[in-house]
Amino acid sequence: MSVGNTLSVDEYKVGRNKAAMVVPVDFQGPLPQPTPDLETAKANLERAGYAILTGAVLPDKVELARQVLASEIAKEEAADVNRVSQFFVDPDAKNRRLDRLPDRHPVFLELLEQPVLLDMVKHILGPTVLNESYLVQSLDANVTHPGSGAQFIHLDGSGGTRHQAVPYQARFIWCLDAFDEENGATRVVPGSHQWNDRVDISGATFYESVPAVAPAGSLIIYTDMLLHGTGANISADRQRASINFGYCPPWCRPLTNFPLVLDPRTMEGASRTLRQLLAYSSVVNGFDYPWNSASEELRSISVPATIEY
Ligand SMILES: O=C(O)CCC(=O)C(=O)O
Ligand SMILES: [Fe+2]
Repeated sequence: MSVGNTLSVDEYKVGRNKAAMVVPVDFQGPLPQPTPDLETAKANLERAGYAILTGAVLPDKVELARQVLASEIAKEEAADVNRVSQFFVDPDAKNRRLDRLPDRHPVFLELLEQPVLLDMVKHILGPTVLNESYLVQSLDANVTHPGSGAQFIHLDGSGGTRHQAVPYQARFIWCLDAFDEENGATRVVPGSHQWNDRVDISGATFYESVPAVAPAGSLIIYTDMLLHGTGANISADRQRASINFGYCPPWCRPLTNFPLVLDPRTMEGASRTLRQLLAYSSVVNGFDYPWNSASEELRSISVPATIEY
């Protein structure tokens, strides 16, 4: 284990040089290791702010998902490389980010309703008012390439929420390749989920971090309270692919309005749970106004929002 950005510091495009302050890693206790045990993962999440769970989601579909990403990204690159290369955190535009995953292959819908994920979402976010369904907050793919710059260390929610007592997002990274420090493993600041009152993401503070070294097929679990970011890929010839996604309570606004973005035909055979998670439903608290302006197709897909999962 290396602490700090020891391998990749020269590759970092933002941060240390300009930062007025450097916060070293300061975490008591062993760093979370990959584990197949859900209770150990929950304990790691509690004490370190992240966990690495192995063998839990679609182990037989990792290779398939990886191949789908490769071919879909190649298609987008051929049509217009800007569609996949303009994520603002990679100045040299080497990273690839891919959107609309459910339209591209059913494996990504299957992923979203995996029981272990929904169990973890309930564990992290707690009950909702009137048992209304959680929502998928974001969903995309992130592929680092040799030479990809590092993403700045950040929070997935807001840097401006002071004294946030509980997470507003349960976040997951499904690793489709083995993650290591060279190929841009996600960097995490262990213990930072407890620093909410003093996190500074203005750029004036540089947070040292450790790589979340994780086997292919594993799931990195964290919340919007943990400082983290994609590592720089300083390998000669290895990519690092992941599916990055999160869930929020129904009162939070997802980053994507899936019913307006996805092809309605994608949802035709989808379960009630999936439709709820992707917001093909109204609300349960009395404000469930009819979707008069939606197409008949959209209205026919929509379902009540009360959780049955
Ligand atoms: O894929 C990763 O390593 C992390 C990406 C990330 O944190 C983000 O895009 O918000
Ligand atoms: Fe992030």
